Amino acid sequence: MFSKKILMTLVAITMLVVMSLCTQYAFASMSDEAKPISVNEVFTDNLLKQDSVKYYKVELPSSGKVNISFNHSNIESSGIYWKINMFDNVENEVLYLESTGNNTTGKSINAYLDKGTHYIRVTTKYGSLYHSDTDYNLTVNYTENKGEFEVEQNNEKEQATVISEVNKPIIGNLRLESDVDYYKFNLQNPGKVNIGFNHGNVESSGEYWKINMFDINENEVLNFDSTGTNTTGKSINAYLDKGTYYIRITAKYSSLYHSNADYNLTVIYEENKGQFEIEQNNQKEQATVISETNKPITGNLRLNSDVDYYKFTLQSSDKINIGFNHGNVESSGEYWKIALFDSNDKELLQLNSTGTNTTGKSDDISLNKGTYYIIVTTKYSSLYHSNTDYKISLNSRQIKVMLNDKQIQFDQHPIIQNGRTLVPLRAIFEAIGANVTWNEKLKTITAVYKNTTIIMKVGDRTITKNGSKITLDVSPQIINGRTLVPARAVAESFGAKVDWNSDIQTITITQ
Ligand SMILES: [Ca+2]
Ligand SMILES: [Ca+2]
Ligand SMILES: [Ca+2]
Ligand SMILES: [Ca+2]
Repeated sequence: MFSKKILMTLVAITMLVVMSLCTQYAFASMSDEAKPISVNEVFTDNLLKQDSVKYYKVELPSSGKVNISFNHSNIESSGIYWKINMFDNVENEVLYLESTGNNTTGKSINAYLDKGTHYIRVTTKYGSLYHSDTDYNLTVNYTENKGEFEVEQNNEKEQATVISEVNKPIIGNLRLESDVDYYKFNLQNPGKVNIGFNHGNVESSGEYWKINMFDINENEVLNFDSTGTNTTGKSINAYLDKGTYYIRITAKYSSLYHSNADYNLTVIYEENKGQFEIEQNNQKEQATVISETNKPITGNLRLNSDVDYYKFTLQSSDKINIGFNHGNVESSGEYWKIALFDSNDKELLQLNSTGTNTTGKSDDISLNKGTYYIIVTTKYSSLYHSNTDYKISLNSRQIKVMLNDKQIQFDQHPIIQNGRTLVPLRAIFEAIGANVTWNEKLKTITAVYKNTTIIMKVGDRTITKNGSKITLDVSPQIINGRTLVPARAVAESFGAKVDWNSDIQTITITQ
């Protein structure tokens, strides 16, 4: 005799088998009976009987945007006469559309699909209640995806739609409440990134979309929400390193607010050429390098837990200060704390910046040659936090020499004499790429670069360039044990272009 438990189990198994057979049968019959139809061509058919089921098969040659048009003559009734379902080849429903008797020109929402075989089924919705043998015109409208659309299924990270180009919008939608759209993109170089997210007006201030961005280790780097009425949204800036990142779009409260309206997603990117911080710089070892004095670096405290480390190295002692500017936060609370440390983590100075103090500057401090750190954090974390961009700069009054956008570091500061700037010879020649030799006995300097040979002598205003003599305004000389040479004369001798900007005490050499 069967025990009740065994009997129940058998019933359950039988039901499962029957259910699975039914689904398999339905899908098998759909794929067998389906009439092939072509995209963008009208196909006319009808449901002759109330239990008629029509199957169609359509081939998408490559991924693309798909929607269904379903037209018929007016039946003068608002009852639902037709139900149209579209499936992919593993039976996931991809589109659904109903047509009432008086809705003569119906159109589904868009689905952004991958290439391959898809099926369409047309039936009555309520069988005997509403049935019409009137002809209908069915069209599968298809637009090829040339990188401007999402590609479903992209519901998991592994299936993410690849954004192959930054600063170019990609269109998608949350077809169903449960739809999740993953995107993936790669930054070849560090840069500033924010997300643009636009959509049609949903006429409701509910939060319909939730957008999160992650790095490869699943650290969240950006997140923001888009309400129904916020048709052109933009996230804050994130200053990121090169690498792979993911964006995930979901309905924020799922059933509460959901819209299948198309959205327009753009990864807005600007390459970092030394003007931005590089996250993660939350620790000393990951510090963003300040390689140029008197030049602001833009960053922000994206989260109230964000910590930004900066690092700089002085080749010679210098008197510096730290500049810290930001947009007006309209509050006198202390939002930022900026502290300077030496390489032994000893704090040397601190500067606080309130929300309304848009241009701040630390006291001057004299520093020896060496490596230093600046740490920017929120002062009271949760109490005052702003993700507004700030600009931090390391200011020095020393003459700055730029070679092709890069500051040359000297172990002896450049000096001005008789209106001419003198710079340490080894540093400038090596930066230019010249080979330098020093003859101690003759006190001569020989520099060779490509086809040019220059010979100069300490204390002598005459130099020799490929055998010809040139007279300088100032002679090479020895200061603090370093040989200094006139910057313009030597750079120009090697064919470089030299500009002097006295306002910012900067020599720019373009080679
Ligand atoms: Ca989608
Ligand atoms: Ca999806
Ligand atoms: Ca930061
Ligand atoms: Ca940071």
